[in-house]
Amino acid sequence: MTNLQDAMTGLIDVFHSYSGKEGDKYKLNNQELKTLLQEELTDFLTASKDPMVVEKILSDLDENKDGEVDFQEFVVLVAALTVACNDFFEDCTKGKK
Ligand SMILES: [Ca+2]
Ligand SMILES: [Ca+2]
Repeated sequence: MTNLQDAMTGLIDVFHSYSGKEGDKYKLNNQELKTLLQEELTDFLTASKDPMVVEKILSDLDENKDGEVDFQEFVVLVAALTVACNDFFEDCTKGKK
């Protein structure tokens, strides 16, 4: 596996390990999204002092307005965060695997 394929598979794995917890297996509801953000994007969530951040992220991401985040919508978040990381936190991927 190449690094990029590894990253893509990892992204899919992470999404499904959270989306499968409750309700629709292929979508993240509010609680699943919150757990994913808390466990996988801890630094990002800590950096944001806004207690409503999860609700805001959910409503921003939920393009088709079904109240849940599907994989396509999730990828938009990851892509946006990756760009932000690259721009502002050059060392944010150091020490993480
Ligand atoms: Ca679900
Ligand atoms: Ca949606």
